[in-house]
Amino acid sequence: MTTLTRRTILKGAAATALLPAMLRANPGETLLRAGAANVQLVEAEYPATQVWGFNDSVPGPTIRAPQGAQTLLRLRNDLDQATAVHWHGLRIDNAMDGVPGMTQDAVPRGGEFLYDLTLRDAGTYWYHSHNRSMEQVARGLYGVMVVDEPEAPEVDRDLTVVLEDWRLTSEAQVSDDFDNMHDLSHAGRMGNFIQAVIDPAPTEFAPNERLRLRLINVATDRIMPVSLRGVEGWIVARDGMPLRTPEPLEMVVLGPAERVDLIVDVTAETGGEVLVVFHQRDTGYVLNEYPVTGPGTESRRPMLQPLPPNPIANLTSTDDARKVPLLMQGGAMGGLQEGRYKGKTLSMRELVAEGQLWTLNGEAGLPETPLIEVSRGETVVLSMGNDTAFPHAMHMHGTHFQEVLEDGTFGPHKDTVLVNPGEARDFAFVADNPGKWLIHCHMLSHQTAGMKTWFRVT
Ligand SMILES: [Cu+2]
Repeated sequence: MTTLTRRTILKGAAATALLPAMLRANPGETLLRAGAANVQLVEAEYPATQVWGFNDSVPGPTIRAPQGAQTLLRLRNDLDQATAVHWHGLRIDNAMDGVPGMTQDAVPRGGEFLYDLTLRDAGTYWYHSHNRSMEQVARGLYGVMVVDEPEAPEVDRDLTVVLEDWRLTSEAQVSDDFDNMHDLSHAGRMGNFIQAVIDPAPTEFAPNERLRLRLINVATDRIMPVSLRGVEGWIVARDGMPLRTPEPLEMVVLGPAERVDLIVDVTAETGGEVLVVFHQRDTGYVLNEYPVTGPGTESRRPMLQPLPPNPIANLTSTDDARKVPLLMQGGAMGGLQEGRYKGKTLSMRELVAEGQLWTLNGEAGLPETPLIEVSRGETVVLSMGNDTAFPHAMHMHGTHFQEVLEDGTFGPHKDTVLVNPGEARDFAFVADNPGKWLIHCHMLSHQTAGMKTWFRVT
């Protein structure tokens, strides 16, 4: 087989190069057109699935740019409902964060919005609708964003692996039960069709090929435990941010919106297989399988170096930090009696009538006043406590936080963390980005049903 160099792959995967001429925006801009499209999601014996996608595809086009670049992305909305795009994990100007009602107006049908992003950090990010996101993401409004390091590690292929969870009807159409109270009050909307979309799509691998795999969980609610067979390697980044010390790769458990970058070598021999396996309870489901063919190279390459760090501060102390509790309550089996919503205290029955089932610090829905107001440069510790019966994938906009570990050290930079029932964990960050930023559960059913708040940096 042909050995692809990194350069060839970059060229082949450049999103703009794949766009038909009609989708070109102004010079220097990339157009993202949100609209309905039909795609063959499941086997050919089923009809095509009507999805909502960017540029008629799901996932949308991969946006790829070098670190430090300015990128202009023009959203055009051809959907029947308003939309907006959030650039998940990117540390960008607040006005470009894509949150309707907070950083911009939702873009109505026929409308446009120009996102002007300066890409400070290299790594694996993604973009998705942030308006009616539970429905819009479930219908397919997301895509991958890759920001390339100036000196990326040498690999044979650089592949994105998008983990999707679709809830489809027997006619292979997206089930439209978005107001399903059981989903909203429990673990969220679980699909019945899980797949890993790998791009560029491989047909086979060769022995000792070195791969960079960028895994992204785009599911609205499902936690994805995934393992790989036929390869060995390391986790080199989480949520886009390089790990100071790569971790040996075993099982990867990704909450909604979490990412990992892996660098792995194909250790299966000719005649063997490379598998992507999804795990549920004691069963592994093979999502993808590829034959290992050809002579490949004779031996594995040496252990790799960590990725170059991104220009984000590493915390060393929280002595002068503001400590802010963030208590998660509510949901089924949660025992919540009442909560505030739109400035009023409501009983659980009244909250349910409003479709509000989850609270942060006793408040459901987006409060009028921020969780905190902080000055630029201040260090904040979010003390997260999960007093519910379900895990939550807590996501912060605007910057990344680091877990404050028991020995006083700090975990990797993350923008989304899974917090399990009963856990109490501290996450610290330096408020370095002015504006209004959301904190919410990225299980979009929970976010829809109340689990969100915000803070302001001045
Ligand atoms: Cu949640």
